[in-house]
Amino acid sequence: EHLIAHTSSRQNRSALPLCPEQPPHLVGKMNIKPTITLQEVTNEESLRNLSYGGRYAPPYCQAREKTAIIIPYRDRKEHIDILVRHLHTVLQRQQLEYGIYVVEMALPTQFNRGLLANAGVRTARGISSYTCYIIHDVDSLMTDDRNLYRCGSQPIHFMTGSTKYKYNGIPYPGFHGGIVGFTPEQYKTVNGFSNLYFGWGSEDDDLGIRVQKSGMIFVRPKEEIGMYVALPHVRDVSNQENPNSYGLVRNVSARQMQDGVETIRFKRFALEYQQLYTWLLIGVKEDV
Ligand code: UDH
Repeated sequence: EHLIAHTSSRQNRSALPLCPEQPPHLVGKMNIKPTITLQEVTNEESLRNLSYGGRYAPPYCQAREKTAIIIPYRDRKEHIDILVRHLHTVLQRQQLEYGIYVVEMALPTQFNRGLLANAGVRTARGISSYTCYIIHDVDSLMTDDRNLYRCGSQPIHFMTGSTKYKYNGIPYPGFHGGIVGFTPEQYKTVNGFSNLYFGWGSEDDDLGIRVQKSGMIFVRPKEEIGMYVALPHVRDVSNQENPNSYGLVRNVSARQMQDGVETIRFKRFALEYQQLYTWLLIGVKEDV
């Protein structure tokens, strides 16, 4: 019965007109502050539109993109609660079809942002045929809804500045941290993130090198559109700076094809379709 209902709603959707290239109800610059509260960010109507696992499709038109938002996560409950509400409001205005995946690292393993991104992509692509994967930090809120969460002919780095960097652009020209977007083909070509970066640092630099070695370039939106507000947080105990990461960055090409999304070994301890997002609990596979 479930399946029949699902199929018929999909059939109906393909009869809908394509959503306009420019979403008509965007507001542009939003007034978002690092001190934003749960109450301020909540838009009840956007939450009522969701189906299980935090998924959405525009009711009156066929979306131009089907985006999986993948959020590497641990122990930032206040952030995730705010970020997902903000995303539901903005992504519905952008007329996207989307699903939100919160990918949590199980204790006691050190945090590994790249491995979680890859595990999120592997899971999302098994659930639905997404046309765009966006890997998203939990503490960063977009401040302009013209920053469309769609993919393009090249991988996208959506961030041009953040309150984290005093709004002063990005910290260095080759920076690709925070939020990046890939089509499934692009993600497969670069073989996703490395799975080897435990602790804080450099997995994003490794990704930048992968993109370059694969003959692609990261593109960014216009500077004023790609500004983010960072929610404040203290340094995490289980995400210590990784002293080996700089060494790893030096030999990306030697291992790019053996270390990534296609070769990842992980354990999925949980997969839950919650109201506002799909939650995954991920561990490393010991018996490699
Ligand atoms: N993350 C978590 N939980 C953790 C660690 C990381 O959810 O315990 C995720 C989260 O999505 C976060 C992302 O990984 O947004 C990046 O981690 P971060 O926010 O700690 O990274 P950031 O660049 O580092 O903000 C701030 C510490 C600066 C250290 C400077 C060392 N030279």
